Amino acid sequence: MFNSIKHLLRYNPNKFGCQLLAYFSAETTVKSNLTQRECTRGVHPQVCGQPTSTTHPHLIKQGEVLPGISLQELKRRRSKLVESISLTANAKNVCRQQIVVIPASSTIYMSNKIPYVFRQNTDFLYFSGCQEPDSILVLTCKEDKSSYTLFVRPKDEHSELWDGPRTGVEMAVEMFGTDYALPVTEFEQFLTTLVQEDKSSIVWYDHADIVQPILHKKLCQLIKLTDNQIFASPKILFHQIRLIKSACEINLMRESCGIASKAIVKTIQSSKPEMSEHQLFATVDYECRMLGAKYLAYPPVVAGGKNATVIHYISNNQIIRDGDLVLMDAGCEYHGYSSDITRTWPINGKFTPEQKVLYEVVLDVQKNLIESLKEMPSLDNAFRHMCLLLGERLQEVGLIPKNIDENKLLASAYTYCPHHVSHYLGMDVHDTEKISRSIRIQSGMIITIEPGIYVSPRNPYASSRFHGLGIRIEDDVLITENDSEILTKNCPKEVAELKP
Ligand SMILES: [Mn+2]
Repeated sequence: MFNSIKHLLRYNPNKFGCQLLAYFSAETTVKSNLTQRECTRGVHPQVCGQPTSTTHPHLIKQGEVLPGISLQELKRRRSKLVESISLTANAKNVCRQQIVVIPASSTIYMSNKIPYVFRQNTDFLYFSGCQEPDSILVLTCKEDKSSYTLFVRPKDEHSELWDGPRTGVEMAVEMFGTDYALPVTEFEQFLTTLVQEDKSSIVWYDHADIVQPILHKKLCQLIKLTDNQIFASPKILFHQIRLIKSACEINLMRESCGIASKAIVKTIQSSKPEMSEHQLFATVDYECRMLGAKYLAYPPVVAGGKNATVIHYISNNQIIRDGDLVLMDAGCEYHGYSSDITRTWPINGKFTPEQKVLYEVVLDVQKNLIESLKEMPSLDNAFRHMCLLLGERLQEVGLIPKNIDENKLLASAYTYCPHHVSHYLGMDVHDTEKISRSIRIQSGMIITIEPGIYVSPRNPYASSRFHGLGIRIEDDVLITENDSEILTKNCPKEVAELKP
């Protein structure tokens, strides 16, 4: 999937329903009483702002803060961050106070009082375990002392009646295991005091990517109190930690990839000519949710026929004709972890000779890349390798002229596949975006391998029989000590298997 769309935002019907009730209640007293009772009954008897092992034992085990993520795991992550901040500061020979500010997401509205589905800022969620909007995690380090303070929204009877319970300050330390918890209303005073005590403090805050606009304004004022008056961006440090997945993250990723694989198998099985792209979108969405995913991890590409040559095609509103291929790029989010799969299959179950030739080229290249991952120094290197392999295979089938030098071959292959072949995968679809794709591939990384061929009618090399064909095959791969594991192996990709 592509970098521009990471946050899947959805409409929440519950909120709208509640507002209708409130509007209705203004009309008569009798109805008003009913509304009161309905709303009270509607509130879940939980005391925290997110599921716990008491209220949601089917999701959260004892000792876990998030599904599959224990409090110990969160504390390990936080220790790594302390270590990383201290190392960076020491390397610069600085023994000033370090203050790291990690904001939670705020609710975003699609129209008056109608929110999009809330998705937590993944850097914040990774270190805090807290699902509530508008919270802030602050780490302070000086010399060998460090502490974490979580700022949360205070309890508020009126707001909680409408939006559900909040964890509140009293429960936060026990629930999230930070050293302190304070109401968000005290954040400004807290930080002002810290900075006034030590004006040489370094404030680590990513000011380029605004997550909470009000907090951002406050911080821009506060930074003026420090000696150097500039923020240090902590994102690369966060992402270095997030890049290597722990055992429990790998389990969640396996599950996310397994669900999306099953959902795509079912979608392929149910597909037939004259269905709309939208219906296949609905099928994969339904199957993922029925298997336990929260939602699709991104707006999927469901592209029939020549729509597949538009790499970011997400209109998904055309009829898929008999004889066409359909390209589906879809994955799900399972307890905060994303999968990302692409399959291309003939809607009527039978490849035409041209479709089969190109499909087998992509499949060969994709398998070869996965096989040779252990010899690959980096993702960028895998991309160059793909261009070479793709170029050679296309020469064999007559879609690129023979007897051209390597640079020309790479350039010609690039006209067929103008996108990168891999990205990191994890909580976000394009995970850890601050990590370069030129670094060494290491055990514990999860990456995608996704070569494709897209034949535009303007392609100077391909005969017109191939025009309008678009094929991509994408799997999610865990790098292990001496090998790799295809997490999406249960999603078939052989020609003989791709039959509705
Ligand atoms: Mn992808």
